[in-house]
Amino acid sequence: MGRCQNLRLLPGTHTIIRADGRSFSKYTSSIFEKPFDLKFHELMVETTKALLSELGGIYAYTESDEISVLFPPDWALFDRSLEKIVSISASIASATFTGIARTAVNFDSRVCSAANKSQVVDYFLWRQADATRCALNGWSYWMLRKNGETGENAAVILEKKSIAFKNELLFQNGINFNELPAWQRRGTGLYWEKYEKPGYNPIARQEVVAVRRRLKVDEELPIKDEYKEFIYGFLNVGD
Ligand SMILES: Nc1nc2c(ncn2[C@@H]2O[C@H](COP(=O)(O)OP(=O)(O)OP(=O)(O)O)[C@@H](O)[C@H]2O)c(=O)[nH]1
Ligand SMILES: [Mg+2]
Repeated sequence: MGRCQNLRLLPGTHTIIRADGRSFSKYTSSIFEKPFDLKFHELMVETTKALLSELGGIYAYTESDEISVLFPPDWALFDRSLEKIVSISASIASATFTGIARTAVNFDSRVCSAANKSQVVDYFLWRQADATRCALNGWSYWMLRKNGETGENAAVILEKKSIAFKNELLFQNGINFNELPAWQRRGTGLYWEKYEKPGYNPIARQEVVAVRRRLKVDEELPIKDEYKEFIYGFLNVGD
Protein backbone atom coordinates (compact mmCIF):
# COMPACT_ATOMS: atom_id res chain seq x y z
CA MET A 1 0.00 0.00 0.00
CA GLY A 2 1.38 3.40 -0.98
CA ARG A 3 1.41 6.35 1.37
CA CYS A 4 -0.69 9.45 0.85
CA GLN A 5 1.07 12.79 0.95
CA ASN A 6 0.05 15.11 3.72
CA LEU A 7 1.83 18.38 3.20
CA ARG A 8 0.95 21.31 5.43
CA LEU A 9 1.15 25.05 4.98
CA LEU A 10 4.15 26.64 6.68
CA PRO A 11 3.14 27.74 10.16
CA GLY A 12 2.71 31.42 10.91
CA THR A 13 2.63 32.62 7.30
CA HIS A 14 -0.02 34.43 5.34
CA THR A 15 -1.46 32.15 2.68
CA ILE A 16 -2.83 33.14 -0.71
CA ILE A 17 -4.87 30.78 -2.83
CA ARG A 18 -5.19 31.49 -6.54
CA ALA A 19 -7.90 29.77 -8.56
CA ASP A 20 -7.86 30.12 -12.35
CA GLY A 21 -10.45 29.06 -14.92
CA ARG A 22 -9.28 26.10 -16.98
CA SER A 23 -9.17 26.77 -20.75
CA PHE A 24 -11.35 29.83 -20.34
CA SER A 25 -10.03 31.36 -23.58
CA LYS A 26 -11.88 28.59 -25.37
CA TYR A 27 -14.91 28.58 -23.07
CA THR A 28 -15.51 32.36 -23.18
CA SER A 29 -14.69 32.99 -26.84
CA SER A 30 -18.12 32.39 -28.35
CA ILE A 31 -20.44 33.33 -25.50
CA PHE A 32 -18.97 36.42 -23.88
CA GLU A 33 -18.10 39.86 -25.20
CA LYS A 34 -14.45 40.61 -25.86
CA PRO A 35 -12.27 41.74 -24.31
CA PHE A 36 -14.60 42.25 -21.31
CA ASP A 37 -18.06 41.05 -20.55
CA LEU A 38 -19.97 42.30 -17.51
CA LYS A 39 -21.92 39.04 -17.15
CA PHE A 40 -18.71 37.03 -17.09
CA HIS A 41 -17.27 39.44 -14.54
CA GLU A 42 -20.37 39.03 -12.35
CA LEU A 43 -19.94 35.25 -12.44
CA MET A 44 -16.35 35.68 -11.31
CA VAL A 45 -17.41 38.02 -8.49
CA GLU A 46 -20.00 35.50 -7.25
CA THR A 47 -17.37 32.74 -7.38
CA THR A 48 -14.98 34.98 -5.43
CA LYS A 49 -17.63 35.58 -2.76
CA ALA A 50 -18.08 31.83 -2.33
CA LEU A 51 -14.34 31.21 -1.89
CA LEU A 52 -13.85 34.11 0.50
CA SER A 53 -16.78 33.26 2.72
CA GLU A 54 -16.62 29.45 2.68
CA LEU A 55 -12.89 29.32 3.39
CA GLY A 56 -12.77 32.23 5.83
CA GLY A 57 -10.45 34.60 3.95
CA ILE A 58 -9.73 38.23 4.82
CA TYR A 59 -9.39 39.73 1.34
CA ALA A 60 -10.00 38.52 -2.19
CA TYR A 61 -9.13 39.90 -5.59
CA THR A 62 -10.43 38.95 -9.01
CA GLU A 63 -9.36 39.88 -12.52
CA SER A 64 -9.95 38.09 -15.81
CA ASP A 65 -10.59 34.39 -15.03
CA GLU A 66 -8.58 34.31 -11.81
CA ILE A 67 -9.28 34.76 -8.11
CA SER A 68 -6.80 35.31 -5.28
CA VAL A 69 -7.85 34.88 -1.67
CA LEU A 70 -5.77 35.93 1.32
CA PHE A 71 -5.78 34.05 4.66
CA PRO A 72 -4.32 35.10 8.01
CA PRO A 73 -1.23 33.43 9.54
CA ASP A 74 -3.34 31.63 12.15
CA TRP A 75 -5.73 30.19 9.56
CA ALA A 76 -6.39 26.63 10.70
CA LEU A 77 -8.95 25.26 8.25
CA PHE A 78 -8.37 21.57 7.33
CA ASP A 79 -5.42 21.57 9.74
CA ARG A 80 -3.56 23.56 7.06
CA SER A 81 -3.45 20.47 4.85
CA LEU A 82 -2.19 21.60 1.45
CA GLU A 83 -3.99 18.92 -0.57
CA LYS A 84 -7.31 19.65 1.11
CA ILE A 85 -6.98 23.40 0.63
CA VAL A 86 -6.02 23.13 -3.01
CA SER A 87 -8.63 20.56 -3.96
CA ILE A 88 -11.53 22.03 -1.99
CA SER A 89 -10.86 25.57 -3.22
CA ALA A 90 -10.79 24.39 -6.85
CA SER A 91 -13.97 22.48 -6.17
CA ILE A 92 -15.81 25.44 -4.57
CA ALA A 93 -14.85 27.69 -7.48
CA SER A 94 -15.87 25.12 -10.13
CA ALA A 95 -19.15 24.24 -8.44
CA THR A 96 -20.15 27.85 -7.79
CA PHE A 97 -19.43 29.08 -11.31
CA THR A 98 -21.01 25.99 -12.86
CA GLY A 99 -24.13 26.35 -10.72
CA ILE A 100 -24.75 29.96 -11.72
CA ALA A 101 -23.63 29.75 -15.37
CA ARG A 102 -25.27 26.36 -15.90
CA THR A 103 -22.28 25.26 -17.92
CA ALA A 104 -19.73 22.87 -16.50
CA VAL A 105 -16.38 24.60 -16.00
CA ASN A 106 -13.23 23.73 -14.07
CA PHE A 107 -10.87 25.83 -12.02
CA ASP A 108 -7.36 24.91 -10.99
CA SER A 109 -6.01 26.12 -7.68
CA ARG A 110 -2.60 26.76 -6.18
CA VAL A 111 -1.21 28.00 -2.92
CA CYS A 112 1.34 30.77 -2.43
CA SER A 113 2.90 31.18 1.02
CA ALA A 114 4.12 34.67 1.78
CA ALA A 115 7.17 34.82 4.06
CA ASN A 116 6.23 38.27 5.36
CA LYS A 117 3.79 41.12 4.89
CA SER A 118 5.68 42.81 2.12
CA GLN A 119 5.45 39.61 0.05
CA VAL A 120 1.68 39.66 0.48
CA VAL A 121 1.59 43.27 -0.69
CA ASP A 122 3.92 42.54 -3.62
CA TYR A 123 1.71 39.62 -4.64
CA PHE A 124 -1.41 41.77 -4.88
CA LEU A 125 0.46 44.61 -6.64
CA TRP A 126 1.72 42.01 -9.12
CA ARG A 127 -1.78 40.67 -9.88
CA GLN A 128 -3.12 44.21 -10.27
CA ALA A 129 -0.31 45.14 -12.65
CA ASP A 130 -1.18 42.00 -14.61
CA ALA A 131 -4.82 43.11 -14.80
CA THR A 132 -3.82 46.54 -16.16
CA ARG A 133 -1.40 45.08 -18.70
CA CYS A 134 -3.93 42.50 -19.92
CA ALA A 135 -6.71 45.10 -20.16
CA LEU A 136 -4.60 47.38 -22.35
CA ASN A 137 -3.43 44.47 -24.51
CA GLY A 138 -6.90 42.97 -24.77
CA TRP A 139 -8.56 46.23 -25.77
CA SER A 140 -5.80 46.97 -28.32
CA TYR A 141 -5.96 43.48 -29.81
CA TRP A 142 -9.74 43.47 -30.20
CA MET A 143 -9.70 47.02 -31.60
CA LEU A 144 -7.36 45.84 -34.36
CA ARG A 145 -9.53 42.77 -34.97
CA LYS A 146 -12.63 44.95 -35.19
CA ASN A 147 -10.82 47.06 -37.77
CA GLY A 148 -10.34 43.98 -39.95
CA GLU A 149 -6.90 42.68 -38.93
CA THR A 150 -6.40 38.94 -38.64
CA GLY A 151 -5.45 37.55 -35.24
CA GLU A 152 -1.93 36.95 -36.45
CA ASN A 153 -1.53 40.48 -37.83
CA ALA A 154 -2.96 42.06 -34.70
CA ALA A 155 -0.43 40.16 -32.60
CA VAL A 156 2.44 41.25 -34.86
CA ILE A 157 1.32 44.90 -34.79
CA LEU A 158 1.24 44.91 -30.99
CA GLU A 159 4.45 42.98 -30.47
CA LYS A 160 6.98 44.93 -28.38
CA LYS A 161 4.88 48.10 -28.60
CA SER A 162 4.89 50.60 -25.75
CA ILE A 163 2.05 51.40 -23.40
CA ALA A 164 1.84 54.84 -25.05
CA PHE A 165 1.44 53.24 -28.49
CA LYS A 166 -1.49 51.12 -27.30
CA ASN A 167 -3.15 54.03 -25.50
CA GLU A 168 -2.83 56.11 -28.67
CA LEU A 169 -4.22 53.30 -30.84
CA LEU A 170 -7.31 53.14 -28.62
CA PHE A 171 -7.61 56.93 -28.47
CA GLN A 172 -7.53 57.19 -32.28
CA ASN A 173 -10.43 54.74 -32.28
CA GLY A 174 -12.50 56.67 -29.76
CA ILE A 175 -11.55 54.88 -26.55
CA ASN A 176 -9.87 56.61 -23.64
CA PHE A 177 -8.28 53.73 -21.75
CA ASN A 178 -8.34 55.66 -18.46
CA GLU A 179 -12.07 56.07 -18.70
CA LEU A 180 -12.86 52.38 -19.12
CA PRO A 181 -14.55 50.80 -16.07
CA ALA A 182 -12.08 50.51 -13.18
CA TRP A 183 -12.84 46.79 -12.66
CA GLN A 184 -11.38 46.11 -16.10
CA ARG A 185 -8.20 48.13 -15.53
CA ARG A 186 -7.61 47.52 -11.82
CA GLY A 187 -9.50 44.34 -10.94
CA THR A 188 -12.04 43.98 -8.14
CA GLY A 189 -11.45 43.60 -4.39
CA LEU A 190 -13.78 41.86 -1.93
CA TYR A 191 -13.63 42.22 1.83
CA TRP A 192 -15.70 42.26 4.99
CA GLU A 193 -17.25 45.47 6.21
CA LYS A 194 -19.12 46.01 9.45
CA TYR A 195 -22.55 47.53 9.44
CA GLU A 196 -25.20 48.19 12.05
CA LYS A 197 -28.47 46.35 11.77
CA PRO A 198 -31.36 47.76 13.81
CA GLY A 199 -33.58 45.11 15.38
CA TYR A 200 -35.95 44.45 18.25
CA ASN A 201 -35.32 42.30 21.29
CA PRO A 202 -38.77 40.89 22.20
CA ILE A 203 -37.69 39.65 25.64
CA ALA A 204 -36.20 42.94 26.79
CA ARG A 205 -38.78 44.78 24.65
CA GLN A 206 -36.08 47.03 23.36
CA GLU A 207 -34.82 48.38 20.08
CA VAL A 208 -31.31 47.00 19.63
CA VAL A 209 -28.54 47.57 17.15
CA ALA A 210 -26.56 44.50 16.13
CA VAL A 211 -23.17 44.84 14.44
CA ARG A 212 -23.04 42.48 11.49
CA ARG A 213 -20.55 41.96 8.71
CA ARG A 214 -21.16 41.76 5.01
CA LEU A 215 -19.07 41.41 1.91
CA LYS A 216 -18.12 44.58 0.14
CA VAL A 217 -17.43 44.32 -3.58
CA ASP A 218 -15.01 47.15 -4.37
CA GLU A 219 -14.99 47.99 -8.07
CA GLU A 220 -12.97 51.18 -7.54
CA LEU A 221 -9.72 49.90 -6.07
CA PRO A 222 -6.83 52.29 -5.58
CA ILE A 223 -3.60 51.61 -7.49
CA LYS A 224 0.15 51.44 -6.84
CA ASP A 225 1.25 53.04 -3.52
CA GLU A 226 -2.30 53.62 -2.40
CA TYR A 227 -3.19 49.99 -3.16
CA LYS A 228 -0.10 48.96 -1.21
CA GLU A 229 -1.34 50.80 1.88
CA PHE A 230 -4.81 49.41 1.29
CA ILE A 231 -3.48 45.82 1.35
CA TYR A 232 -1.34 46.52 4.44
CA GLY A 233 -4.60 47.46 6.13
CA PHE A 234 -5.71 43.79 5.96
CA LEU A 235 -2.56 42.43 7.59
CA ASN A 236 -2.05 41.97 11.29
CA VAL A 237 0.39 44.11 13.19
CA GLY A 238 3.75 42.44 13.82
CA ASP A 239 6.64 41.04 11.75
N1 LIG B 1 -14.73 36.90 -23.84
C1 LIG B 1 -14.16 37.11 -22.63
N2 LIG B 1 -13.12 36.33 -22.27
C2 LIG B 1 -12.56 36.57 -21.07
C3 LIG B 1 -13.02 37.57 -20.18
N3 LIG B 1 -12.24 37.55 -19.09
C4 LIG B 1 -11.32 36.57 -19.27
N4 LIG B 1 -11.52 35.97 -20.47
C5 LIG B 1 -10.75 34.88 -21.08
O1 LIG B 1 -10.05 34.18 -20.08
C6 LIG B 1 -8.69 34.00 -20.50
C7 LIG B 1 -7.83 33.87 -19.27
O2 LIG B 1 -6.51 33.61 -19.59
P1 LIG B 1 -5.73 32.30 -19.17
O3 LIG B 1 -6.17 31.84 -17.82
O4 LIG B 1 -4.30 32.62 -19.35
O5 LIG B 1 -6.15 31.26 -20.29
P2 LIG B 1 -6.95 29.87 -20.22
O6 LIG B 1 -7.47 29.59 -21.57
O7 LIG B 1 -7.96 29.94 -19.13
O8 LIG B 1 -5.81 28.80 -19.93
P3 LIG B 1 -5.47 27.99 -18.57
O9 LIG B 1 -5.81 28.89 -17.42
O10 LIG B 1 -4.00 27.73 -18.64
O11 LIG B 1 -6.28 26.75 -18.61
C8 LIG B 1 -8.41 35.23 -21.34
O12 LIG B 1 -7.36 35.02 -22.23
C9 LIG B 1 -9.73 35.44 -22.06
O13 LIG B 1 -9.76 34.66 -23.22
C10 LIG B 1 -14.14 38.36 -20.60
O14 LIG B 1 -14.61 39.28 -19.89
N5 LIG B 1 -14.66 38.10 -21.84
MG1 LIG C 1 -7.43 30.36 -17.15
